[in-house]
Amino acid sequence: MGGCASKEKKDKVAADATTGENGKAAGADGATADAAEGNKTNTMVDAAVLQKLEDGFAKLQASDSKSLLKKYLTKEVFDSLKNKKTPTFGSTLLDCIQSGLENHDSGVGIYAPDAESYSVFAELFDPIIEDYHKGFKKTDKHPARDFGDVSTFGNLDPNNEFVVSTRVRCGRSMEGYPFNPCLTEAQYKEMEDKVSSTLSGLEGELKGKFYPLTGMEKAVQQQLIDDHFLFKEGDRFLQAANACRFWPTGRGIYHNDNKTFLVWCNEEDHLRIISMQKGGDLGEVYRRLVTAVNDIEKRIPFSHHDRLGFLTFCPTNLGTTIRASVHIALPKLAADLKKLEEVAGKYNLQVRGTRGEHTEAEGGIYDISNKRRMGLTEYQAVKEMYDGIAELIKIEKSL
Ligand code: ADP
Ligand code: CIR
Repeated sequence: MGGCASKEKKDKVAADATTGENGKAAGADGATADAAEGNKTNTMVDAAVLQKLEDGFAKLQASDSKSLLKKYLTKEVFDSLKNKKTPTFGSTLLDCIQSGLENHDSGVGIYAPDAESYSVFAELFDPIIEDYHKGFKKTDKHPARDFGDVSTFGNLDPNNEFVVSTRVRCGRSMEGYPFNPCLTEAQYKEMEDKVSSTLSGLEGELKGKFYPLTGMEKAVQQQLIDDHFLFKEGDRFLQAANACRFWPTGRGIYHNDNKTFLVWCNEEDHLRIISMQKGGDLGEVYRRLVTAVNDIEKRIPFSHHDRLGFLTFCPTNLGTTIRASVHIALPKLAADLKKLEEVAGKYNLQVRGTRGEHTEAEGGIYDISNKRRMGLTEYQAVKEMYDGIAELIKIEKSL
């Protein structure tokens, strides 16, 4: 497995790899020039990595994969990127695309092993970002964070006819640390300590407890997963991306007593901040999330990029990082899944199965959320889901 060749480098270097609030440090933006320089002087991509890339590329080309990776990794782009490495961690194209090369059923198929990858491999990331986020161009700049007026959203389903539960999550990366494939075991432990001690300071409705995955009883873990509170284990897309090293070290979950406010530590992203509850009261769910994020941001510095917004491991989550979803039953519309997906797509919504991405619907319950997260504000991302779900319910009622 290649990549992150320089992960033994000092923390100071790692700190420079993710940008500060103003994107001033040598992060995704500032890395381009350094990267070009680095490629001239740095060690070359080794032969075994190049061979894996060539083999994987040929197989992907011959496959009927519908991934964005296949769509945008043309021969020209492949040849232009295959010998590049990120300057700080030495991540290669293989580190970015190995998940999509191994899993031809990927929807996207690419991750950024470190923040610099977004600029070093921009020829591939940019068109994928533009496609996924529906028109966010390489010349566009993600707008400033704006949660808007949290009191404007109401209950999507006051009579409890369709919506089982509502959830809004966002992702955050801690400044000074790279993404999963480049983290050391010591960093995982250090991050978990920081997260758990910081969250222990939360009060009121957000007050809760941190539960490390290390030592958690399997039955407890499974129950949390079954109840949709905890991330699943053994995600093959993340595993192939080299994102599950040292598992379960450094991974864990914080939640309040009634599990309406939760924080995941070191699964796909350093932090996933989540607000959820039964029913369709998006207003209450969103207000709780915004209160929590504002509070946590006072306590932990997060990686933010001037053009890309909040930095995340997967390009689908950049920008606002917001995914606002409902678990919803729309039996008439969903009688034809293709039709449901088509109608949802009109409102920029994405349909997932009951246990999240790459799962099936159980008991006719679908997870429907805003798809794009970049090029719009946090408020607009949530509003996109709110308006779209209201329309879907209207259509369901009319059938
Ligand atoms: P993400 O964290 O990116 O949203 P997933 O799609 O894997 O990732 O979903 C994570 C978990 O959240 C899954 O268990 C999923 O069922 C649950 N979930 C998502 N939306 C809702 C919702 N509206 N109500 C209850 N659980 C939800
Ligand atoms: C895929 O390409 O299907 C997976 N790598 C997941 C892509 C987006 N999902 C996500 O949770 N970020």
